[in-house]
Amino acid sequence: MNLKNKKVLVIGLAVTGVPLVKTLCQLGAQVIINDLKAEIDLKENIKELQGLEYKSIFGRHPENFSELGELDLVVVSPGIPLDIPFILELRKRKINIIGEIELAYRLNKAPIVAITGTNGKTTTTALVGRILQSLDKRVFVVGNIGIPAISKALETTGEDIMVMEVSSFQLESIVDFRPKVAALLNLTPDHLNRHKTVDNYLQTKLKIFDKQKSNDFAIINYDDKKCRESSKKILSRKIFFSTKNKLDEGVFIEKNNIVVLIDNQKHEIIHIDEIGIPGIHNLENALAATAIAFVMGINAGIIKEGLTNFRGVEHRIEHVTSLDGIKFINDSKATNTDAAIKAIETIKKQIILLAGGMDKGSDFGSFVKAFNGRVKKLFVYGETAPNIYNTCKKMGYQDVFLVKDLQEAVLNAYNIAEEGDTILLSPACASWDMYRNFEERGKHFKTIVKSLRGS
Ligand code: UMA
Repeated sequence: MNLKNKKVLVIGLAVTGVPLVKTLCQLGAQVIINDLKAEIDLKENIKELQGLEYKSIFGRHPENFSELGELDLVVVSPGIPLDIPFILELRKRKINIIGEIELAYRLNKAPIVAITGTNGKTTTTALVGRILQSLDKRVFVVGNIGIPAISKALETTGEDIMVMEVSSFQLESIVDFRPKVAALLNLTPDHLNRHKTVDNYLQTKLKIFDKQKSNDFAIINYDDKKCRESSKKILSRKIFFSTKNKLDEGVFIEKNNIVVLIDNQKHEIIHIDEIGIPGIHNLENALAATAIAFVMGINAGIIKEGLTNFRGVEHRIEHVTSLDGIKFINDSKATNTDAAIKAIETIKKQIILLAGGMDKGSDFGSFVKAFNGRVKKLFVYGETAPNIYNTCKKMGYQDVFLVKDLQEAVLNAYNIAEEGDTILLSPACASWDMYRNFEERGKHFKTIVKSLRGS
């Protein structure tokens, strides 16, 4: 893709925007950066661009298009909604708009494994990365997991592999993106403030398969009705995985072992008790990772080694510490109710739960229902706190308390916790009302917990 002297507008200057600008400058493009935030609030990111030549418009999206001139291309960060007036106006003017992963795809030379779904995509991406690392190849683990694909795209060669976690936000703005292997792990309502309906959200996720051809692979959760039924139109070779059913072809459980049955050949991979990450949702992730690794040509022994030794990712049901016999678990990555339910179902002890955050228009009914005698107290904070609180009361769950913030939630939880309890941060909400991202929230939780030890 020749971008020399092309006029490219980059919208968003955060985790994605910084390497995006660097890459475009490296390719000789004339870059204009635009971000709603004021320059002062972007100073750390701007510092990273020292020495590069670019124009910028900060603090607003431009209304006057003459200040932009003739644009050749617009590249958006995932968090930019595609229905804001500025983007609609750019579209009206027939300006070419793509997302960062589309640009990364066009510049990248390595085969891509792309993983999406509502939950489990970070864990599965990291796990696939862990398994593939045993190959004599460079493996780049990128995407929504926190390392933008664009930051590695120019480094890749045909000999490498790119394993990419992709979100619905990122899939919204793809055009030619064609992964060699694409996986759809599951689908439950999320991000409805952006996608409006569950069907829109599903259709966006399905875009991951759009450009695949018959010699590519689609890895799909057979147990998820929406995923299974909507896979009919996919043109690539479908490999299903299931924790519940024996399949004619695919990856499933037989006599407590993960087995792969492909091309009439059966391969036993691992006894499920030997998998390093706990919980039924992680069994699904392990099956998906097995299917992906297998179609990438990895043998059973190496897959088993990866599944045994992988211990999970930071901020996802992460054991922080134990204090006075009370366990602290950081599940800040649970940014929707479904993910939080999975954490609650995984923990066997009595739980004191800390939840709340930015309002994505979620319904908390199924979340409260999942407490099922296991959540002895719930502390809620943030934008969604009143909604969660009212849902609890309406559903007859009385042990819910409104608190100011995460700090107050942890202190209250610790004060009432008894030996054997687990204090679980599993917010069921995005973090953006109080934090920059879920990582910052998880780190804050861990800092507060560590300070308890000091006191
Ligand atoms: N901005 C505007 N105009 C807008 C909205 C935002 O200018 O209308 C600006 C903001 O002021 C800010 C920048 O855009 O400066 C933020 O861009 P961004 O929201 O795309 O965030 P990044 O820091 O670039 O991080 C993004 C992903 N964030 C989102 O999708 C919201 C990160 O996923 C991802 O790790 C990173 O790219 C690297 O690929 C985070 C996430 O929460 C983890 N994702 C959601 C999820 O997993 O549920 C989808």
